[in-house]
Amino acid sequence: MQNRPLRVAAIHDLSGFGRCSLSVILPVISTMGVQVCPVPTAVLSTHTGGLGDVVLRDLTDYISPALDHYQRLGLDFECVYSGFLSSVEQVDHCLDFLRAYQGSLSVVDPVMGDHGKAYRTCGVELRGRMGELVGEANIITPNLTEAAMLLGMDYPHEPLTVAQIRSILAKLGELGPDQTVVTGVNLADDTMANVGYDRARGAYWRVNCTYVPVSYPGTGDIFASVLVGGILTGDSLPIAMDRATKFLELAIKTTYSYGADTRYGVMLEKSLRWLTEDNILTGYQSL
Ligand code: PXL
Repeated sequence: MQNRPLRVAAIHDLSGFGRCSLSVILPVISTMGVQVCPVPTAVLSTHTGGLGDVVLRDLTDYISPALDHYQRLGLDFECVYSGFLSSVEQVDHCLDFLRAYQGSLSVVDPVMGDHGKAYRTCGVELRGRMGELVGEANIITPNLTEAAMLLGMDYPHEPLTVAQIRSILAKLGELGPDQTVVTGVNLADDTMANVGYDRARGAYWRVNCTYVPVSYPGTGDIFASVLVGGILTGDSLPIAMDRATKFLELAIKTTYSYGADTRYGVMLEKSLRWLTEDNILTGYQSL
């Protein structure tokens, strides 16, 4: 037997500046002791959140030949984790990847939008097909905007009751994933929470977030990356959610204290160390 770190194929874009997608996924998952093999869907000069005219090079013709190469090498991946896609065809390429590694953990972050709006790179057709990927996943991590898009419902601008968010989680579970985590949910009890659902157990979870009056790009990618790293290294779903929420709180509060430009993302460099510590995590609750 050859021991080695667990391995994740990460199918996401590489945004050079602004601390999102592969720029944060690689350091987060690596720091958690898991190898990340980036499979870039596109290369961008920055993320698309307000930094002007982005230079984008689409890599749609890259993913399939890269998968073929990995198969020829006989490489195993214990997890396939997909996110931002820059074309509709990439849905098929991700499906090929998931099927090629069928026994592995499949995590789909259906990156489509935020704050009730679609990202400008994510057109109607791509939004329509993201559900197919979600249907093949073990774990999905939409934010509330993406959850609404997946369910074809209007974005809920008002805080949600526990019954409403449980119903949203259950409907997302009906799309196929075993475990569903929805991030950034305003609840009617005046809290903001990350919420989760384990379909087989019929269990609903919440981890409350500390409110900070700013929003940074890339936080969804960081959340999902800590979740992936946690689950792969033995966390239960609620513990992994707690780990991801606590880490983001640290990164966000650190960054906010400096008054840094929010478009530059969170100061991950100052927080990564926390992921190597043996933290006691008891912050999750039943929902
Ligand atoms: O964090 C999600 C994301 C990923 N990739 C690109 C983005 C964004 C969010 O704005 O612009 C290119």
